[in-house]
Amino acid sequence: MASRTKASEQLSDFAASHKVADTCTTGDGTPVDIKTATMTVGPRGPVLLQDFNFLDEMAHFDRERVPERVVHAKGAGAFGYFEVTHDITQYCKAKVFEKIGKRTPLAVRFSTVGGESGSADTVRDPRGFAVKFYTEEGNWDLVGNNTPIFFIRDPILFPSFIHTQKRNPVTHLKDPDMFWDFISLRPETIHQVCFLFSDRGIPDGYRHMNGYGSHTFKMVNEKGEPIYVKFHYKTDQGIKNLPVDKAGQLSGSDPDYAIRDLYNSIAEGKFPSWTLYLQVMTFEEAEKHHWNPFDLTKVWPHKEFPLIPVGRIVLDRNPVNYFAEVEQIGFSPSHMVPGIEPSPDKMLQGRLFSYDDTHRHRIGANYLQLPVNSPQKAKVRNYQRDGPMTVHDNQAGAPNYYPNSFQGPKEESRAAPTRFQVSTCDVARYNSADEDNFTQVSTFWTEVLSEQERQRLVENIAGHLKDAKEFIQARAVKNFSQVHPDFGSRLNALLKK
Ligand code: HDE
Repeated sequence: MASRTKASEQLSDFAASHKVADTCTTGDGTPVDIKTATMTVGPRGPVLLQDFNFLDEMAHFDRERVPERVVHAKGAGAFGYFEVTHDITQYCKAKVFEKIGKRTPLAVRFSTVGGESGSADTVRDPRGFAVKFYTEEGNWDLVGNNTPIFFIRDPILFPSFIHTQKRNPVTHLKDPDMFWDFISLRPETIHQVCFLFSDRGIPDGYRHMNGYGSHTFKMVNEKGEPIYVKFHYKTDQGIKNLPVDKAGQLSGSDPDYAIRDLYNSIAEGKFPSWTLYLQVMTFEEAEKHHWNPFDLTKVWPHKEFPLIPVGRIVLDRNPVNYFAEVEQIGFSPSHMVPGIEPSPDKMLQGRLFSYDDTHRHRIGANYLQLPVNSPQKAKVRNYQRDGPMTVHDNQAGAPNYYPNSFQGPKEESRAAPTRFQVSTCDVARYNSADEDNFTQVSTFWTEVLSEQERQRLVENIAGHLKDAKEFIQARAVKNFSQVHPDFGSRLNALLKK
């Protein structure tokens, strides 16, 4: 356990800023006389139904938990701002990029993916990097990871893929056969698997990793001209990863390592920041490109599509309350603003449905009214009404139907989507399993990794794959051999040991 830090002083800091304690009340605000005893008939008697203080306390306690996120359950949040440093209005009309020097408030949540909300922060897993920009034209959520790519390219595979990393339904244990069975049957996973088992698979906390929007999106400028775009956040703290043995040790001694690190850094005034870059691709380039630019298992080569700097995000405030501002925050890739639109990327399209759906289940139909989720700079004016936990004035006396003749909220042409590049096609379930799964991974093996990094990659994979059944190991080795024969034979040799 870490020694005493800003995080461990939180309660003392509260006491120092509250010289006089407030009067304790029930949930409806009436004062409580004695907080430490139930109301009973005599000192040994039964508890009375009239003891509202007790009923109020217990009934609320019984309802304290909302379901944890089905993935990305463990995480840390912080707040800050985005500042524009370079003009990109030639590409995008979104208010957030309006002019150099402009600042937009934002919220960020970092997370691990597979583990439950009590799991260790230092596991080998992708990290979530979700950002909510509170813009004048509504909230823009860029819900990304610390990797520019993903395991699969068709969203219908996502629930199965996630199940392979969750617990076996009988033993309630993690199951190496489930994971490697799926991975080896779907070779499009190999690019992200190599990233995951490389050094970057265990970042040293959340401050020392990059973030990526990962998908291809579309940007539109004031003239209505669209362009495809990818977003990259580069850490200004520098990349730092944890060695495997140290990560394992921390999983036991300080499972909340990454949350603690982020909290303390901000509390001590060391505000972490990231520089935001774009890659852009015209519609014409997208049509001609030999790789599908909407395939989430692939990167856009930086040589062809160089990084364009845009601005930086700075995190300078810790949550006032974790549950209110981090557990209840709800990000969604479908929260886009005028100037930012989806591309045809199937994975992005699949996500556009899933997030709001899960929030309505997890935190309620009116989750967008919670302070951390509601726009800070835009007013919500629509024709939705009522539902559980309607916390504002429910739009008071404004008309609740459209069209109307009584000054109800009107349409805005700035929000119109631009052209979608889809030619006439047959409706079918297209099999995308075999769309060049290996070329970019071969480049990663031969050109990106050093010899020591290649050795660690093979060792990390072997250390995990060794627990799967032999026929699954053999199938996985065959796939890694297609990345590079040397990769497969080195892995095979280690597994044989
Ligand atoms: Fe997510 N993902 N995801 N995901 N994801 C969720 O939403 C989903 C994917 C990511 O800090 C869930 O609120 C589908 C890619 C982050 O609150 C859920 C597919 C990327 C977070 C969901 C993907 C992500 C989530 C679970 C494939 C990176 C945490 C709880 C089609 C580009 C956000 C929730 C936070 C969370 C669905 C794939 C990033 C179930 C269906 C690719 C950072 O809705």
